[in-house]
Order: sequence, then C-alpha cells, then structure tokens
Amino acid sequence: MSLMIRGGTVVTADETRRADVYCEDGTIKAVGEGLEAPAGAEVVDAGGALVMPGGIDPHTHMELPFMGTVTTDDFFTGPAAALAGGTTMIIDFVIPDPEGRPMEAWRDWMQRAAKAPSDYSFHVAITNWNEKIEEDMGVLAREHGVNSFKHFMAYKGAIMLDDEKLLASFARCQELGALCTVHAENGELVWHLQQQLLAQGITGPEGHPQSRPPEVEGEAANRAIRIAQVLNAPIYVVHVSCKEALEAVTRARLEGQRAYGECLVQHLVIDDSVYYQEDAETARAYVMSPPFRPKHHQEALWRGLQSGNLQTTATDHCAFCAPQKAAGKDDFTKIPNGTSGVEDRMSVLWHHGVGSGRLTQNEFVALTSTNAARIFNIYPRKGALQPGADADIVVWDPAKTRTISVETHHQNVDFNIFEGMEVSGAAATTISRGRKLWDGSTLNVEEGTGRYVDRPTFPPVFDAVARMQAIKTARRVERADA
Ligand code: URQ
Ligand code: ZN
Ligand code: ZN
Repeated sequence: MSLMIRGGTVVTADETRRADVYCEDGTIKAVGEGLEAPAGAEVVDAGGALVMPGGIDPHTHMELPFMGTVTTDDFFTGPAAALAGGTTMIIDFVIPDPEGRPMEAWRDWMQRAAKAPSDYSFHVAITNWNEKIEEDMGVLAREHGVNSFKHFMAYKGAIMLDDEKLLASFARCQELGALCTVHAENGELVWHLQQQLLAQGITGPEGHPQSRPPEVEGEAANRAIRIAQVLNAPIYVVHVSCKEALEAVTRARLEGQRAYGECLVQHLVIDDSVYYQEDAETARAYVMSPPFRPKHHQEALWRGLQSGNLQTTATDHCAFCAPQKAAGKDDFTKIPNGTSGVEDRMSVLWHHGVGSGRLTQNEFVALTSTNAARIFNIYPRKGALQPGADADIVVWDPAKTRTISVETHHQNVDFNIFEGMEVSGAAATTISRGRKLWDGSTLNVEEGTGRYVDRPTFPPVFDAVARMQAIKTARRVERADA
C-alpha cells in the first residue's frame, strides 16, 4: 500500500521545508521535492498545509479502573478521538493492584489495548514493593519494551508509594536503564488537608484545590528529583501544573541532572476558578490532580515550554461522565479524579502557543511528538518525518478554525474540558502507519489495527555502585597522601 502526501510544507522539530512525503507499507520511504508517485499510489493533497510527525500523547488512561469506577474512553474510542485531533500514538499506564504483579497487570492491559486502531505503549506503575515486583520490572524492561515505570506519590491508601518503596523502585529503574516517572504530590499532606477541610464542613468541589495547593506538588517534585539525583536515575515528572514544581525541574536541569517535565495542555488554559462556579456538577467535571491552579501558574508553564525546561505536552486523558463524578457530590474526596482532552491537545497548543507567538511551529512539533519520542527512546521510528520512520503523519491545516464542543467531539464522555473554545489549527488528515484514518471530518478506523510499541531501555549512563566505588577509592588515595 503506497501513499504520497504532495505539495505540503514539512515541519519537523528541526526544520521547515517544502517537500512531498512518500510512504510504502506503513513506512516513510522518501521526503523531498517533486517525488514521483508509482501508479496506484493514494495521493493526499497537502497544498497550503503543513506536514508534521503524528502527535504522541505520553500520558493517557483508557479503560482505567480508578476510584470505584472505570474511565469511559476505551482503547478503541480514545485513540480514535486522538486521531481526529492529529495524535497517532498514546503512551498509557498499566496500574497494577498493590497486591498484584506488574507482569500480570501488563498482560491484562495488553488484552484491553488489542482493540486499538492506532499505536500505543505502556508505562508500568509500581504500586508496592517486594521481590516479585522487582523481578517483574526486569522482565518487563528486558523482554517487553517497558522503559518507564510510574510512581504515584499521592492517592494515599490506594496506589501511593512511600519513600522507602519509591527509592527501591528508582534504584531498580537505574539498574535496568529505565526512566522513573512520578505523579508528584505529597499524599500525606493531601490526606491531612482533606480531613481538615471535611471537618470544617467543606465538602464541595472547591475543597479539591484547597486540599492540594501548589506547595504540595512542589515539595513532592523536589523530593522525587533529589532522590533520583542521589541514585543517578533519570526522572520524568508528569503533569507539572505549577511554578513550584517547575522550579524543581528547572533547578535540576540547570545542575545537569537528567530530569524531564511534562505539561498538560489543560493546565495551560484553565484556572482554579472552575471549582468555584455555581453549578456543582460542572465544577466536579474539572476535578483532576494536580488541580487547576490560579492563573499566574499558566504563565510559568508557558515559560517552561518556551525555555525548554518542560519537554512534552500531554492530556492525562482520564474521562469520567457526570454520573460517575457525582459519587463525590457530598464529599469532594470521592470525586473520581480526571479530565479528558486527547482529541484537542494539538489544536489547543497550536492556537494558544503558535497562534500567540509563544512557540514556533518547530517547537510545536517537538512538544507534541518528537521530544516524547526521544525521551521514551522510540525516535526516529516515531516522532520523525524521515525515511525509515513509521508513517505516522498529520497534515495540519493552520487556518482551519473550529469551536471545541461535546456536541462535536469524538471522545466518549459527556463533557468537554475546553467547551466553547474557538481554536485555529486542526488535523486535515491523520495517517497511522501509512493508513489514512482521519480525513478532516470522518474517522475511518478499524478495531485492532494498532500495534504495541516496544520502548528499549537506555544504556546505563553511569552505574551508581561504580560511582560509590570511585568515591571510596578517591578518599583512600587522599588519606594515603595526607
Ligand atoms: O493521577 C493521574 O494521573 C490519574 C489517576 C488521572 N487522574 C488525574 O486526576 N490526573
Ligand atoms: Zn497523575
Ligand atoms: Zn495520569
């Protein structure tokens, strides 16, 4: 099956140029001007449009059992909606029961994701610590292409890890050449503040942001980053939502530490006023963690993206409908945490980022695709527009305007977090491994045609044990010389 994308302007993280893109059997074969298409090749006219690597959303939760319910987008509807927005790959999360085994959980999630219409991969959460979990991490890393393990520092009594277990898992990640990723909120402080607020009779959604102020995130982000620093483990902080957490990532990077930060597009454009609106049902729809913040944090996050201190954008797509959110109508701690957005991430970032002049088109590609591919070690198979790369491509129409709404979105949820937002920039065509699955108005998706993407581990940059030996030797030499 061959496909020619003709007449567009190719935009990658590194360059912008007029070029055609020729794909065959799901792989990019050639990128250049005036390419000849073989007879029978499908041709996509990209005249006047931009041709970019398909988006990668490194943080989603399809079909996730969480807080007594299950997210409403499954591994078919969620990735399908993502394709309509220009995203061709998701990295989702295997979240084992703390009493279970990561290996079994991974198999369970692989079965769920078999229905996906586009490519996917999994971070695996470590929700407890014992020898079997340590063993499973090795099998997952060496045999199943898992190079990132997630650690929840919040959600006390559920999937939260204490420092002892978090540290043991970080050390194992370092040994395996895998990334430590963290949900950085101090779960003990959240719990304490929740109890205090409930005791004061604050039970509505406005209690949610008050129970997890920015300092709670900043403390945990700094703690996780410092632990990773001592263990010489690479760390990726998911959904950095506030200045305090961004400062922790920025300081680490300035000191040369291998630390990365992710930003949700929702946190760039929505602030904490949403929790104080009259309509409690709508306010509950915005409950996610970390919560939406006072407006000044948005400017800090934009600066984080512009300065390169935040490397990826994601959505943490974790969709719950109003009846599910109503579980917490009398107690905000029981509102299932999560919002959606996998379909609108790229349009929202294009409109508010490139449209405002904050981001160049090349930075947009880096932030929506290439950086995630590089960080999670699947570049240039993914996140690139060059011969040999998977033909995951979005033909982007910068002039196309639309109003985001639950009435028109493809997400399987009864609320759109960006409802009514008018945006410019949309996917005119989305191509997944050479198959045209979105044409600007219609999805042409088939269950089970997506593939699991192996992500190889990284060669250990420096072995912590070797480093300790080096320090001891140096000290012995100093003493001998003294
Ligand atoms: O914490 C997460 O990332 C998951 C459970 C989604 N929910 C959320 O509020 N972010
Ligand atoms: Zn999280
Ligand atoms: Zn998440």
